[in-house]
Amino acid sequence: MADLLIGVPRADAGGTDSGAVWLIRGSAELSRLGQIALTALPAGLGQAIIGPADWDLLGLAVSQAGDLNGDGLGDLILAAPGRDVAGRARRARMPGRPG
Ligand SMILES: [Ca+2]
Ligand SMILES: [Ca+2]
Repeated sequence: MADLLIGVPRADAGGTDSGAVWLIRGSAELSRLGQIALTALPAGLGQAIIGPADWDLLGLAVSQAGDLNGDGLGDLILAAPGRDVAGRARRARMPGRPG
């Protein structure tokens, strides 16, 4: 079973619309669970990466990135279009939604 990467840009775990990305490890155990809430995922089957601040919108886009640092492990690219990196607070716009 393949692994899954799920972006949830409107998640509020780190603040209003901070966003989150779930990395789910495909496994026979996961297949046996059937329907399950992401927040109830048993330890070891996956993990969440939480946007750190309001309106970061982490997970609006997600992608595999190959092995960027050459350590033999696959890397990920996670978009957070509202993330403030220069001390300026701003609210990102969601595509297709009034902003
Ligand atoms: Ca929200
Ligand atoms: Ca790597």
